[in-house]
Amino acid sequence: MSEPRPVVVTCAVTGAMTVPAQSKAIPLTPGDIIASAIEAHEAGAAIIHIHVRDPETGAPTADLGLFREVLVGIRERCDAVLQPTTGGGTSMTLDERVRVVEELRPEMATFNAGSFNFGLFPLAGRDLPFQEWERAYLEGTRDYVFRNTFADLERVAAVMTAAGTKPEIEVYDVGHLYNLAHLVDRGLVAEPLQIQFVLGVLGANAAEVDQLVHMLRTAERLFGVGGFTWSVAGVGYPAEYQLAAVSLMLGGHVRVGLEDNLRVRRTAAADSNADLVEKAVALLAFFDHEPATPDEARQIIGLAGAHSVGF
Ligand code: KMH
Ligand code: ZN
Repeated sequence: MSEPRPVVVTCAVTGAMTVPAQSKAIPLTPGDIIASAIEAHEAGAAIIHIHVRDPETGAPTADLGLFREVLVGIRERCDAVLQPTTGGGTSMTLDERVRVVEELRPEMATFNAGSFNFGLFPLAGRDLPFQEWERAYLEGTRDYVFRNTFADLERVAAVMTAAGTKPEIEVYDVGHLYNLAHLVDRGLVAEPLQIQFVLGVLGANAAEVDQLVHMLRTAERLFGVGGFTWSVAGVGYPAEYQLAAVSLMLGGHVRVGLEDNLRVRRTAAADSNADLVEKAVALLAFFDHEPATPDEARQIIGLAGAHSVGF
């Protein structure tokens, strides 16, 4: 478990949780997202997790042209594994969320394993220079359920299977693991699984060590010790790095990025995604680990390579 090993660092470069008023570092335009992804890769990220935003306002969007521009732009400049979201943003239909997989057939994409309240509204009360849409977006989550019903899960699984896209299963609470086991039992999601434990969203499980260990042990009971690969995305600071440290000790991989966390120290905002990746790589070094290359990540997770992508 603690032997030196290549660790897969994923960078979630922009997301749909944080809003532009919170940090000027959040890349909004395709060009900025591409540049930030390249810098994150050069800092040690093997996987880039991708959302796209309206270039004018920074609002989350599912626009296929923007996804294509970003995916092509990154792929032209580095061999990182590109992992677009099917989670999207709060106002998107499932059709809109899965189109990027249907049309662009990425190597990987996120697969959100259950429904839950996704509360960003406490942020709306902060004294920040919000655009009108930002405050409405945040406040709107007071009455928002991030919907992933069993019918939705069946649809996303079918879309990913048809596209040859490996799902990264986003698990926010322990019950989502039982949803996943149900899908595996029905042959709708193939093993070996890649699980991302996403902890710290208001409405799902907390970014606490004992919650992570409980969910990991539950996954091991369901899918076998060593029977799956896994990573941890702690939301916020210091959770992002505290849970990353636990993951490194227990055999997991790590996700960092401005999608989930805007601070590089308690007293310092991150200036870029690369800042956050550099800190993660330094943490790896404390445990004698090296960041995995994209091809090592493909081998660890079981990816077929980018030759079959549609972009
Ligand atoms: N923003 C994370 C809390 C997705 O994009 O599909 C969840 C996430 C899932 O990244
Ligand atoms: Zn995301």
